[in-house]
Amino acid sequence: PGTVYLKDYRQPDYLVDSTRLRFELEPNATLVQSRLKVRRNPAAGEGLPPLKLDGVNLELLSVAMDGAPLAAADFTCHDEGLSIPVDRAEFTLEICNRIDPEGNTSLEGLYLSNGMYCTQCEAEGFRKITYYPDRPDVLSKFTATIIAPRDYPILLSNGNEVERGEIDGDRHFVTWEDPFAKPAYLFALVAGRLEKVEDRFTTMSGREVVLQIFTEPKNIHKCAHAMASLKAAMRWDEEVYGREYDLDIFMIVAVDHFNMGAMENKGLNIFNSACVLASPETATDAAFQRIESIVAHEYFHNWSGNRVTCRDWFQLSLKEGFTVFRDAEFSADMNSRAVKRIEDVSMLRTAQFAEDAGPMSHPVRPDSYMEISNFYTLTVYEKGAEVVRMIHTLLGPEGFRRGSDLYFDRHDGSAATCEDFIAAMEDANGVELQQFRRWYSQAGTPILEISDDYDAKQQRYVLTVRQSCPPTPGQPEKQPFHIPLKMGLLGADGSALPLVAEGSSEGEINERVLEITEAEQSFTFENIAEQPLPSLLRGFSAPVKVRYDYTPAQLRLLMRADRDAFNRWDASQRLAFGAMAQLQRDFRAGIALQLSSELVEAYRSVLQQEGLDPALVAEMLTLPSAQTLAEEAETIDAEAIIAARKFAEHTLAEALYDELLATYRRLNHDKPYRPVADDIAERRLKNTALAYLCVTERKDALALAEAQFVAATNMTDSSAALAALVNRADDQCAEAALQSFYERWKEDDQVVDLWLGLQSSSPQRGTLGAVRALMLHPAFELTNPNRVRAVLGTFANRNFTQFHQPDGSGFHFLAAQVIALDKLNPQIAARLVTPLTRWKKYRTGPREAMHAALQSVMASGQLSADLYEVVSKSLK
Ligand code: HT7
Ligand code: ZN
Repeated sequence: PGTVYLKDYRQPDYLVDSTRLRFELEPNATLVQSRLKVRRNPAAGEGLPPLKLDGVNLELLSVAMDGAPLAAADFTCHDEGLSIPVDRAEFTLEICNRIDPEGNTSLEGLYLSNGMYCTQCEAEGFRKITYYPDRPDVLSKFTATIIAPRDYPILLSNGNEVERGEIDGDRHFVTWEDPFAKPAYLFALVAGRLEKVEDRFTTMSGREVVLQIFTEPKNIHKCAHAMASLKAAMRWDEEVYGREYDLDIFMIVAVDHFNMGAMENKGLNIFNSACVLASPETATDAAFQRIESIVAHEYFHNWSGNRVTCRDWFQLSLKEGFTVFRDAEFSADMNSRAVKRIEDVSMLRTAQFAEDAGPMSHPVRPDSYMEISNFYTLTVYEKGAEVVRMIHTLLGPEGFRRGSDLYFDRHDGSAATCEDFIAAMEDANGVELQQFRRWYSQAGTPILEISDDYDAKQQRYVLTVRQSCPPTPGQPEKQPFHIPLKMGLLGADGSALPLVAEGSSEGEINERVLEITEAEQSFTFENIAEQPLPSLLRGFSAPVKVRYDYTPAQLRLLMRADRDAFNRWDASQRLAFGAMAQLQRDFRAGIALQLSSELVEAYRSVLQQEGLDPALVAEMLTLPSAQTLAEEAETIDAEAIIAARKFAEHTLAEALYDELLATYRRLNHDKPYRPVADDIAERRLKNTALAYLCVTERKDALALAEAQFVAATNMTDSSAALAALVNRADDQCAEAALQSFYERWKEDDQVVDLWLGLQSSSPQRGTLGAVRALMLHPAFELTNPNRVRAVLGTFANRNFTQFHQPDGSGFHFLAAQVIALDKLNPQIAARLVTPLTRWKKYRTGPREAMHAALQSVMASGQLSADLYEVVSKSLK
């Protein structure tokens, strides 16, 4: 497969003013007719070059220009599309082709999911439906007529319904018209036997919008939370960004077979069922919160993505980074801000930092790709959101809002670039962000090495910051970044010290944002009455690693007293990291393991401290995951990580048993389920305590888990108890619990996914043999990405113990599954292979085994472009 470069971007030769589509739906032979009003793009140059249309896996039936049929000799048809000679500046093109939705297991283009027709066109799926200039900078007004047998009562597309009727008695049709010009990737079609829930929203200018959520009839009772989330998101976007919804109808459809979480098609969002359906009995708190944020994310795209779209796919973070930032702020406003930040940063540090340091490392705005689907990454989404957040930090909320208003005004109805976004931020605020732009073009995670010096006589404190960034593929050297470093200083009693920077006219403040722009830079603070303790990178104000030599005692002070809740948690993580690093070294040196008493006592204090948010306590008590420890390590020693983590968990559970039990008892009260922040926080801490208690494998602890499992009236408590049993109880008891759970929930796809994931993530039960057995379970389907993620994705990414068996069996197993999956669904195969691509970071032994597994994928035959790109770049 070839490589596409950002530097080669050219304007489209032709524009498409309108697109009329007609679908006659048949499982194996759907007929697609299109009528395009095409016009030479005046901005693209002179002459009349051939019209190039993308098309993949299509059966071409006919082409006509201005009503005159073209003979086969009049144009070229190849594997990737059509090239049609053109002799006029404007014309109507009519194309007829056939496609096979049932045979389409890639879940791109038009496909069938449990008998329901649906589409996924982003990024380049429309070319699997019909021949078209399938690029985001060609915006067109779409009309779609869907014809189907009458037993497909629901026929949906973008925009407003304008006509419906009967055809030959046994078929019917509906025509949809979208008044907003859009690129083809936002086109959608759905047809099926669906039911809907309906509500209404009155916009800030008083217009009424109909809101509809469609599902299979059996899931219709699971839509209330998504509907409430949608309405909250619509209101929030009006209040915080001044953005109003623009059509009279907004629809969401739940689909079981889906490659990602959801898709923001104009007026017709399509969702992975797991990201929209929830009831207290079947969905965990985490699922409720995920639904709230994904519903909001897709809704927010209506402005950041649809009204203003991307010029080309290199600009993907323009819509995704911005929209993730928007949804994170929405979730923070709806729930606990500190906990949301902790969750997001944990994920970023574990998975995005690993991506940034791996063979697929790329800037937030990549320079090149072979297959764009591989660039829907944590870097583009999550790091992209951090980049937007830094702009917000630098400009402040009002400045940021001025910038976003200008951006939407300037680019409404068009396709824009990351450069346009920054330019709007600059122009609206009269600032200059030239150096800041490097966040878009340079890959890798910057490191800040910070040292300090206190002069008691002068009462002067100096912080010195050195920044560097490791080399990444194609970028051996990096220029300094512009980094906002939010910080404060604490006195010995934990009080916030007033900060006065040298030469500053600002009055007394407790927190500053230092702007780091040089490779090395010092900041001086005057009138500092005592030796201060710095609280650095508050709220994780930049996606960087901070190195500062804190003592355990200093970390305990930060944990107890820092006014920044995020940094209180961060201090607990640093303390745990230090202790676990020591355990790993001791394990390798064959020294008897002993956990730092500082860590034990710090955790005890957290459990005893009154008035803390229980969710924050739960986060502070949670040891860094094996994956996080692996990301931090210079060389990954999986065996040592597993041993250190297991030992630390056991020691803490035994030492803090009484406090944990008291916490569990205090929070284990019967309350009707509500997915609201306070209740979620209590359940989170209760179940964290339960998990620790069960680590001891004491009878009383396991009895608590059994009792909770039997009595639970919501899925959060039920699954937490089941997890505790599966991971700790004897086999018979765990087996019985798993069986009864399955019997109760086997008809519910979301719960079955949870049940599968719980087993394949279990360090005890999720052995390779058990995972193979799960793949033979009637519930498993290799063609369903949710099932694949639940069993294989969980095993490879979250079962560190079993996946990293020293004999390399886990790696070879994963390679075999990736090879099989590539034939069905290349996008999912290319994602699933990720854990093997990190082979270079492992110590000798696992390193060679992982490498061999990866090579076996490469040698297995013809790979898809998706998988080829990831594997070939990782073997380099
Ligand atoms: N914008 C959507 C991306 C998406 C996608 C991309 C590739 C393959 C399948 C896909 N499904 C959805 C989702 C979003 O970020 O909102
Ligand atoms: Zn998105």
